[in-house]
Amino acid sequence: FQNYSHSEIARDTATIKNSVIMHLTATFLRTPTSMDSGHAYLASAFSVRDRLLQRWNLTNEFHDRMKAKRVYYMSLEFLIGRTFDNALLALDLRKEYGQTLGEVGFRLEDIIDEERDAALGNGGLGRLAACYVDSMACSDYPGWGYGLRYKYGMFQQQIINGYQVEVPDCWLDSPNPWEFPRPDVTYPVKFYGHLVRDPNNDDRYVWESNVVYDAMAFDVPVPGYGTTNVGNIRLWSCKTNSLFDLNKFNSGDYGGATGGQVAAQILTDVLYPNDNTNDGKELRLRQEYLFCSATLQDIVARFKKTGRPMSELPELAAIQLNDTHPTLGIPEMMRILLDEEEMSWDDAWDVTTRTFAFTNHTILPEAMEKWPVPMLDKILPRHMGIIYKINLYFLQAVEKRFPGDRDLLRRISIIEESNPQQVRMAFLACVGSHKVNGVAAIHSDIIKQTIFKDFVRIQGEDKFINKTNGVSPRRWMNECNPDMSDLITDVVGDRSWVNDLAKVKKLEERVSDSDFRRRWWDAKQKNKQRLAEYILTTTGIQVNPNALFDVQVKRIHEYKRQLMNILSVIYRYHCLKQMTPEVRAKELHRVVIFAGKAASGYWVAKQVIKLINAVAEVVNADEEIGDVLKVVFIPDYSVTAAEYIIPASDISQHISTAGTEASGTSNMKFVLNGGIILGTVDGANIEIGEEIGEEQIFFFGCLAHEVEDFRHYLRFNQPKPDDALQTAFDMIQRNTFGDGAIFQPLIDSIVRGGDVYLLSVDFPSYIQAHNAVEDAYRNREEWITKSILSVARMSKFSSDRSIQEYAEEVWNIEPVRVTSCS
Ligand code: DL6
Repeated sequence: FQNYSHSEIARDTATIKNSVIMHLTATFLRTPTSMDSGHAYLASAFSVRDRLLQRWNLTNEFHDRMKAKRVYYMSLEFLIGRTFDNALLALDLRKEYGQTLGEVGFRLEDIIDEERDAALGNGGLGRLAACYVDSMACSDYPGWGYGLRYKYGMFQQQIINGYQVEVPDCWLDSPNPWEFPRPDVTYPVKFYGHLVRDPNNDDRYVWESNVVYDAMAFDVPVPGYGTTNVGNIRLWSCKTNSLFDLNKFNSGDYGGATGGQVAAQILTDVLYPNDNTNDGKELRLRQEYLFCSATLQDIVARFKKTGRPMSELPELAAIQLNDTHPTLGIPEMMRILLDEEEMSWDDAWDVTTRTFAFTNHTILPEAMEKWPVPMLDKILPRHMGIIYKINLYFLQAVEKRFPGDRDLLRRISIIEESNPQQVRMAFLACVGSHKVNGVAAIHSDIIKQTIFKDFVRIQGEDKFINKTNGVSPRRWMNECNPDMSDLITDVVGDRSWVNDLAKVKKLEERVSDSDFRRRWWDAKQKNKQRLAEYILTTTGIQVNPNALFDVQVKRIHEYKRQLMNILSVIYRYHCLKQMTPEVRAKELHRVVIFAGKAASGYWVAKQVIKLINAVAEVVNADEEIGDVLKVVFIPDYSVTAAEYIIPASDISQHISTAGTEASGTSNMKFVLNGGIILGTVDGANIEIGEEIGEEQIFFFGCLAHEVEDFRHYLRFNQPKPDDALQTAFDMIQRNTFGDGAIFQPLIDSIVRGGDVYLLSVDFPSYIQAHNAVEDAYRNREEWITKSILSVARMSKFSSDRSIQEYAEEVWNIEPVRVTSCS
């Protein structure tokens, strides 16, 4: 036990080589001579995983023994990306594995490239969850993520004839070294059925149902950097073996024999590829419940092992709801406490509300989750009853304080009086939580003035707080940008800044050091060269790394306004075409880079992708234009693609209509990698500007408080596109980029559809801001200064800071430094 519990791991290359070869031969039935790079990756990854496993066990035993309070981050999405390189850096074994692999004829970089992304998320919300469990691990907080193990992650995007085509992401086709199946951790999850009331207890029901699925755990270790602590993401998968119907099989009904298995398995088959939308499908509701039930049963079972009474659960467990998707956890917790633990309603409600807290990530009306009452009642009859009762007691308490205000009751009711009635999940999450937060200062203010306005009045200001998002410096600096990270390490004196980002402030001392400035510039150029190669491989387009790299990468959505960006590119193309060759040659060379996926049913977003590709095809083939302007759409945006793209940007665009982007997190990543932002006064752009100084950022566009007035005006008046925007429309309509009729609906959304996202309003200041960017970039010295100062002042946007704030203000948990278990 002593040896086993020892936290030190073997790091000599002989031992590492042995363990790689052991896995190669014993796990994968290969020999060193028949090893290809795929097997070299698998054998190395399994050998790293052994080392992580050692620490994983130690961490969890230690936390159990210390009876440490844990936080559980419930999220339907974890956009993890790759793990191998991250684990090597965390365990400080990169050099050793590089050497070992070198000895058997492989380059570490190529082996790292063999890994497929774990893409169990759509975008910012899922990636935030991954950064947060990383920060919990690195900051020694006892914290687990809970999610679903989708068989098919985020779809792969192909671009065919300029259009997005979705292809399933079969990421589990080859062995996944980064998960541990836990058949011993399996919970039954019921659906449908009927209720039998306990004759002796009005609050207690027996829920009888024949539809019972087994949710089985898979544990994904989350390596802590510079600490023994290893976090965990527990993902649930539907186990189907027991659902095989042997009788049907024996009678020749093969379809019937496996029907139950198919119905169960589909629950954890696919990640819904929605982003800021809620399409209210029955399968999604069942998926959410499977997740919530298994998670809550697991948390309660772990707590019960401590032998403490259920009333003390909030002392040992905090649960954070990542948006409304896991909100069924609240009635599920009530069901367990009432029906299984036989608590009174009031006690159960007290435990529940002290345990849960809720993060809202959007104010877009189309993203607000609502479930039709008849659907919820049919699938989860017990939960519907509990939700009715939560609502009844809540409304009764409000009625007492605000007698006679019927409109208030209608506005705040968890049940919306529509036809059919709907359960408003954001209100349920709010009522069942002790804290509600938004994800950037402006966003937290907006939710207090809009969807939760009445709740603030009823439940008090203190419940509604802000927790500005953050990103992990491990992945988004140290791992993806090795040259810049080495430079920072030189300045700081060691690599401790990776876990303590405040130390990057020291960069300011070197801002006038000419040698340092040159190395800073060179690091960016090297990243641009690397991206140019990536672009060539993925698109076949050759770009000049000395041009300005102008990047917009994120989910494609009308509110994010990729359309405005491509319209400005069209206008730029027009201007270049008007110039004489001599004048044009003096223009700043620019590569405009787009990437991002559109939700499969989001037609407008898909048309925007088509337009970008249509423009790219014409501009890139125009010999007159040459390298002065290139347009690139990089297909299949992913965490791994972001790790190539972000460190290489000069300018990145975060140009949502003010008030629509809750926070954004890629804005933080770009600035942390020495890129400059061109953005609207929205989301976390505002706080970034406050931290780094407004000289380091290019703001434009109308302000959030002006948006409603503009929208109101545009509902009744035709927008007036300025000359630049009109020129872009004209070029499209004159078929410059293929059949203009295809794109007419996009133009109509501005000129006839009320221009909801205010492109016509912001276009003039957007073009001006572009001009200001060009002027600044021409002055290389000024640009380098902006870049260095920006990074130096960005420490607020480490996810370690966000997690510390959650830990202190929401979860009430302390770091626990794991030491030997002996
Ligand atoms: O908080 C993470 C991330 C924010 O940075 C983005 O601004 C926001 O759009 C995103 N929200 C969602 C909400 N949607 N759903 N489903 O993804 O959260």
